[in-house]
Formats: sequence, C-alpha cells, structure tokens
Amino acid sequence: MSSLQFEISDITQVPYDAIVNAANKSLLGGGGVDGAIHKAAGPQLLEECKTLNGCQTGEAKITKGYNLPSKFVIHTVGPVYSGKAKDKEMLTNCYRNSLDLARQKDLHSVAFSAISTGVYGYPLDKAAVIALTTTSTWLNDNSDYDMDVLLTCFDNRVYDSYSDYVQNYSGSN
Ligand code: AR6
Repeated sequence: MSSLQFEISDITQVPYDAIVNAANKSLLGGGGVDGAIHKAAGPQLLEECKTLNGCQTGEAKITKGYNLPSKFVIHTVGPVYSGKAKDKEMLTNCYRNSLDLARQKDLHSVAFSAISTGVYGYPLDKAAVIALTTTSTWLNDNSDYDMDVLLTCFDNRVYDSYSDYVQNYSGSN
C-alpha cells in the first residue's frame, strides 16, 4: 500500500529511504534546506556531490545519506520563480524525476522538502498544488509499486498551503 502525507517536520530528522534536497545546479551545497542537509549528513556528502558534475533544473541525482537517518539523498534543482509557464513544468519534473529515480533504486519511502519555495521564490500556494498533484499522479501511475511519500513542511506557512489545497480544491480537479 502506498501513501501520501504532509506534516510539519525537519527533513534532516526523518528516517526515510530517501529525502529530497532542494539543491542548486552546482550540487555543492548552499543555504536553506540544502545547508541543513549537508550539515546533518557530514562532509562526506559534499565529497560525493563533487563527483556528480552538477544537475540541471528539473533533474535529480542520488547520493548516500551518510550521517542522516535516511539512507539516501536525492538532489533535485527547482526553478528560480519567474512567473513563466516553464516554472510549473520544471517544478513538476523535480517531483516526478525524484520519484522515478527512487523507484529505479528500489526505494519505497521518500520525503520531500518544499522545493523552490524559499530562496527560489516560488509562491507557496502554486508550489503546493504542484507538489500534491504531481506526487499523487505519480502514485496512481505507479500503482504496481509501494511508495510512501511525505511532503515535509518546515513551518506553518507551508503546512497551511498544503492543507488549504487539500480542503478546498483537490476534489474539484
Ligand atoms: N526541513 C524541511 N524543510 C526545510 C528545512 C528543513 N530542515 N529547512 C528549510 N526548509 P530553500 P529553494 C524549507 O530556500 O527555494 C539553497 O541555497 C523552507 O522552509 O531551502 O529551492 C540551495 O543551494 C522552504 O519552504 O530552497 C539553492 O541555491 C523550502 O525548504 C537554493 O537554496 C525550500 O527553501 C534553493 O532554493
């Protein structure tokens, strides 16, 4: 049985098969959730990231989790919000490609950060729709495979945007 949940949690503390980092194209670390993940994983994470030759927007790459409670880190690069249609396509690709990669690696639980909603400026209400619809569509398309998806919310603002969508809109799509 697969599942899709969201909850207030610190992604560096969750014991999942993989957590999804909101990285940048260099994959060499940064602030926000990326900085928190590198700090908690320890310096070996950066060493492995250096071997990956970066990552394009919307793509995903995987490393081990080192000192994290999760076994692997999937690094994806969200779009810097510009207001253009391409943003939605790229953010959708982040969620879909991360789950495709997890399945290729035979992983069965994945926790996401709210990709692009910090420094990259994606409006939370719009990003919440993409996070929830893309992951639920993926689960439907992969109904032959057990996958537990957690959308971590670092604060109430993120949590409220997911709950608002689920309560008010999801039934009408
Ligand atoms: N656990 C879960 N979520 C978190 C945590 C945490 N420990 N810390 C922050 N968040 P951001 P972006 C949430 O800015 O917008 C980095 O420098 C936070 O509340 O981390 O994709 C990279 O290197 C927010 O909702 O990522 C890139 O250069 C969400 O994570 C750039 O930032 C994403 O915010 C990527 O920007």
